[in-house]
Amino acid sequence: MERTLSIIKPDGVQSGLIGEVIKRFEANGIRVVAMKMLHMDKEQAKGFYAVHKERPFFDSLTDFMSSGRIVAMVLEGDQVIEKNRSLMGATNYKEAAEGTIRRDFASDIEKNIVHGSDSPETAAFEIGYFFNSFEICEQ
Ligand code: IDP
Ligand code: MG
Repeated sequence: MERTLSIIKPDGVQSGLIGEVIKRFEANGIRVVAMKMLHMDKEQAKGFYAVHKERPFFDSLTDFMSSGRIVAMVLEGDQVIEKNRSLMGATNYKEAAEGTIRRDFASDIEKNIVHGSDSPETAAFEIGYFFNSFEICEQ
């Protein structure tokens, strides 16, 4: 059993896609075990994406991620890191497979609706960034 962090980014919340994204998780055997809505400030967004701080898109990405409300969730399931990444689709929506969240809804390489941890190590860091142990519901 594995856990991962999912975020519905500001463009996803703004477009009314909270229900649609969660529906896809549940339809694919992924359980939501923690969830909160928040609006990060710039510093919080920079801390979350610290791994990308040398990238040319870092400033724009952290502006975007602090521009509005997000929904952060802990997902649980068998191989959920990989499963969530495959439901999300490739970073660039133009390269994402048919039927993925990003292919269906994203409009921009940056504004791509969802975030998902990419490894057990990043999942542990990212879950801890938003949730303490009391906020994660054991099933
Ligand atoms: P991921 O979200 O698919 O894991 P990462 O490479 O970790 O993709 O990049 C983090 C986020 O940074 C992406 O989801 C996207 O919002 C943004 N991003 C990635 N590459 C670019 C780019 O080339 N231009 C602008 N934004 C980008
Ligand atoms: Mg990533």
